[in-house]
Amino acid sequence: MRAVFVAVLIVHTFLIKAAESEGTDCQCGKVLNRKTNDDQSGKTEGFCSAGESEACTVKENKYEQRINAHDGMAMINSGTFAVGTNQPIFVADGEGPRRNVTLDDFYIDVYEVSNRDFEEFAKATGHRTEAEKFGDSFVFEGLLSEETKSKINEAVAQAPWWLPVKDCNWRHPEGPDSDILDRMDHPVIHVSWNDATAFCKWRGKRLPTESEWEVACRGGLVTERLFPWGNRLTPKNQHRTNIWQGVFPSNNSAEDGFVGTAPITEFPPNGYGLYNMVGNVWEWTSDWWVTEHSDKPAKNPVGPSSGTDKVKKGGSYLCHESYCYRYRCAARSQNTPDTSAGNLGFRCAMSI
Ligand SMILES: [Ca+2]
Ligand SMILES: [Ca+2]
Repeated sequence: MRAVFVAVLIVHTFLIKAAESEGTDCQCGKVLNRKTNDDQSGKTEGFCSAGESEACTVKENKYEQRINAHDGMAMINSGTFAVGTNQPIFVADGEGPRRNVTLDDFYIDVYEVSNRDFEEFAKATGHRTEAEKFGDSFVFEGLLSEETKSKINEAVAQAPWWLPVKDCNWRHPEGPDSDILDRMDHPVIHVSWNDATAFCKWRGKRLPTESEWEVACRGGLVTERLFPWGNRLTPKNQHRTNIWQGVFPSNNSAEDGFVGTAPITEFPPNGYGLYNMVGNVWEWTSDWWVTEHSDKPAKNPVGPSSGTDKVKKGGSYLCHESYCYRYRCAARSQNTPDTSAGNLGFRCAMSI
């Protein structure tokens, strides 16, 4: 296990150097992808790459019948909506082109899934997350205690802001000397796509498709806007989401009130009544990652049938315009389904 961990550190450091050479970026996308000796990314739903598939797959007989539990969800009425943009900020991410999608009615969670929600799931099913199985997860350096940082390999400590922290998981978001007791209403983090999929199944739900997520993000605004509420980041000088203020990555002035995650109920909702669609934590979607999109209209698109990375949307509390201007509805990023990090969570959706 130690050899694997060291290998992860070496690969991680290498990838960060590679990313640096490509210009400024938040390095919260594929750089964070979990690397294993047995790379089995690309497997389908329910697969657990930590080699404990029986334990990590939610047992069918433990699903609760909560199909009718629409509380905490908003219904998005069927219609034809525009997604993507013809003014991409990150062209290589596949933010464009702008295209029409026709969606059936669907429900989507009003809030990001919280630690309280996930604890309920873990208690009911015994689910162990992939971060718990692998024994580590990625954390932003500035959130770690000096003690935790001192235990991390020197070579990694020299790398920029992302550090793989041993024994870090959703219960211990900044490593063993941290807990979630005072943040049960914060979004759960350090959950992989596989973990998120298992949770949604247990709730009788599923992850949203990328198109559903983006339509939900846009909040019913008729014309294309950057953010769920409009084009101005801080209308009337009020913060509308939890991102990074100050100078990234050295100084987080937290003018929005939060250095790390915020409670899922913070900040005003968008036109559909949805909170923190952008900012706070990135959110997994069900689509495989691809950067080429047809501009032809599509009906209930679900993305490609296979791939290596899953699409995540919305940006996080670590995003700043200078480094990761991805707290926009059209923005997107990617990770392998077994990856976890301290700024990556999810919400669920449901077909009618
Ligand atoms: Ca903040
Ligand atoms: Ca979010």
